[in-house]
Amino acid sequence: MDMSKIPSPDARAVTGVIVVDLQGDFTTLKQGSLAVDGTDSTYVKTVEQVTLRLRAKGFTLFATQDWHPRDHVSFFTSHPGKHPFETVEIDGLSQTLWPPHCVADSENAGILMDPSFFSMVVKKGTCKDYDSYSGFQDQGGTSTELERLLRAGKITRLIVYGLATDYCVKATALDAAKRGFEVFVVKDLCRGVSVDTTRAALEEMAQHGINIITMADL
Ligand code: VGL
Ligand code: ZN
Repeated sequence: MDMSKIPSPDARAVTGVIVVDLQGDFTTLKQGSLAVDGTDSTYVKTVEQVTLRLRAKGFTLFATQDWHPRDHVSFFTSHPGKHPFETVEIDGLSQTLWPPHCVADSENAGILMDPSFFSMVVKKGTCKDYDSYSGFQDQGGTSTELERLLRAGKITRLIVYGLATDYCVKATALDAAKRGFEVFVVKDLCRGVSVDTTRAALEEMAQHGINIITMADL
């Protein structure tokens, strides 16, 4: 590995951290409706500890928060006769149908860290008709405030991790790279929905110039 690429606080680039969807519904810790394997209390504690260490280094912290209306298009319950994890075509886009999760204002939509640690918590997927795996914009093309906030903070480099590797981490990291940020995904601070799509996601991110690193590199 090229050691010069590892984020360090004294490099000239301003570094931000995006903690993706660290929410009860994605964890076994909270018996979430869309719990991802390997998301017990040890995982959540590790993410919290590393995040606080990065904050102590002077990096600005951001979080994304999946935040859906109860009749959201991505819920299988919004499609009579359909089952969880089935795929449907909606307006020419393939949509995986999920169990209802991260319903706005529900307990398990909550972030599993003190929100006050974050400079901003960016809600996504708030529009009923569009899903949003990326923290930058939804499938309908509507942007969140994330890019503007990063630019306002002169941030050029992003450390990204959280849930799930193969969906929201991947989409957020790819969108960041597309927007010209230098991106580091910390793979052992991520957990994926399935083994195959997680492996493919790490390959796809690497192919797009994203640096795949581990906690030990931080
Ligand atoms: C996610 C599926 C549905 C994620 C969000 O955070 O990766 N996955 N909504
Ligand atoms: Zn969702």
